[in-house]
Amino acid sequence: MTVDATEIQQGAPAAASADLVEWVTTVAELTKPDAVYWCDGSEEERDRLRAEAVASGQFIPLEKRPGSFLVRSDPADVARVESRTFICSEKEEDAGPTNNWADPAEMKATLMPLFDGSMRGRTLYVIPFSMGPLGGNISRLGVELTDSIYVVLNMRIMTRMGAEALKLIGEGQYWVPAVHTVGYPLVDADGNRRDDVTWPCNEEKYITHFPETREIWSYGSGYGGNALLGKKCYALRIASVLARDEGWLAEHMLILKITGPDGRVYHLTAAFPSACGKTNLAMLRPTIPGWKVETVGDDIAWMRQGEDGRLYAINPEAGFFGVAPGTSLDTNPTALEALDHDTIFTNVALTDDGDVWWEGMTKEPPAHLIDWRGNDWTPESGVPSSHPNSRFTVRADQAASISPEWEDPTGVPIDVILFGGRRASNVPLISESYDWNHGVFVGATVSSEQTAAAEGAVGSLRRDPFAMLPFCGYNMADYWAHWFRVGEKLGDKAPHIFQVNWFRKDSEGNWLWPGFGDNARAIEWALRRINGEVEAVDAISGRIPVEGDLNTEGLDLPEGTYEKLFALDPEAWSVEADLTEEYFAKFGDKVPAELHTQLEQLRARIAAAREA
Ligand code: OXD
Ligand code: MN
Repeated sequence: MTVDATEIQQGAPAAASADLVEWVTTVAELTKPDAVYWCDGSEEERDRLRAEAVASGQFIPLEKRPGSFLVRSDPADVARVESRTFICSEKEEDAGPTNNWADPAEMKATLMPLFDGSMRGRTLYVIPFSMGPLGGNISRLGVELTDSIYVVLNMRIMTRMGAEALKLIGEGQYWVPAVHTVGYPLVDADGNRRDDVTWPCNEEKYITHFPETREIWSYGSGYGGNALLGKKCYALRIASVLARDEGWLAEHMLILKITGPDGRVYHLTAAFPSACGKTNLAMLRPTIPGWKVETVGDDIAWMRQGEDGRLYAINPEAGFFGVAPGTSLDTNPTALEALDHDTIFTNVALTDDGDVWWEGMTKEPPAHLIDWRGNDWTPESGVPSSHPNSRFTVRADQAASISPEWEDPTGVPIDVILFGGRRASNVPLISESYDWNHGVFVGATVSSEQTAAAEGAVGSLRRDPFAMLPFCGYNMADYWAHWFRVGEKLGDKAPHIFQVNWFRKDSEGNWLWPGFGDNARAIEWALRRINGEVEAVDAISGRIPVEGDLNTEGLDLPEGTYEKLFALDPEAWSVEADLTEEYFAKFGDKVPAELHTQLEQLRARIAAAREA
């Protein structure tokens, strides 16, 4: 029996506004669930939904980790699907060449028949949520409708979800509507029922964004950013449009608080393409004495100019949806310790004693596991036991490194912005941009080796400007222009921009830099630069450290490592400059003139280096 409008109206909490109830009713009339349930975010509700998910077989309780569960997805639903992600702006040019565009009316015409009856036999959950601290002036509200308990329980960790958010919406605050269905109804139009599966989804997938009407419709996937619509869909794609129109920044950046040996406090944001160790950097334990790093955010930053003219950042999320493989006591002890309770694990392996394991967690793999597909696994199996994009979902404040400011609604003032990528060659460990506009050029030209967070050939090089390639909700060239405008407004209060690369290799393919906790050494240099404590050398990519200023004490690096880490070959850079020119050409005359100027200046530096 599908729920009717009267029942929905009667079942709505008193705090729900009339426009919200009306929208929920419209979506329920389309998707035809058996029931509508309004999430209040309480622990009692969480426990009840967990019990339901255990009873249905979707959640496997983990004895060793209280309140924690393992979930195995359908092997065909394991990552964000960029090829099925669409920006449905009225004009194609407003989506730009890096997005899949679809006409909004045509997309709605495609989607409506798919959503029609898509929740038959299921419950529609109404999830009111806040991105950012409740009521904060940088924060924004949303409501996700979904037919997946997995989504509800993940959204409960990843956002501030429930009655408080509903109240703010009821008071008339702006909110973004987001509709999600796994696209696996349990009853067909004739009333025939089928059994559920542990990971319902649909072969056909659409992750769609409507920038003008600021709504999100997602069909067919239950995984990560495809389904937890507060994250990439709202906090980046839709929020980047809001930010463009309202003069702020919605960025794919982690946020750190850093305290130096003299007690001075700094804040830094950093953009890295997916699965480049962002969560590890967000929980960095510095190997250099006297430095302390605390986490404000691990994936997304919303930034606005404050009254004092500086740029302030909040983390719009409330949890971490981190890549599990590679997380170990060596690489990220803070994350590992945070996962000891109330964590949802997706697509990792199960140990014989009811715990989880993934590649890299320990040096020696267990002798026997059940792999992420549910099959027996031994070290001889020849395939990874966990999917490379397997994840943990955990509340941010379960990490011991969380900074008290992470819930400050006004955010933290940003001193430094880092742009990083995974580059085996060419890009030095760290270089400082000559000024904001050069920094925007660096951000716009970032490229990285492809990882497993998205479909595509792992290892191949792809341009990922500002690490926003899959996440910018409008034309990337307009986005660059927006960054130049923000820089103008910030003037001399603007953060300093640096480019980093932890992944450079020597000619034999060995990593040159130890990474992880030692990345604090590069950051230390950046902070000493902004304090004017050290000189730098003008180079092709920007200003690089004078040898000896980068603190390598105790690292025991082989002779010649500094030269290799900072080698800037004019010939290789000339090739990069040509590729950049070709890349910009894709955006036609939308490319801001300042980027062409920056490219000329890069070429001039290359020419000067050739002559030197
Ligand atoms: C993520 C991503 O999941 O960037 O954070 O893909
Ligand atoms: Mn990310």
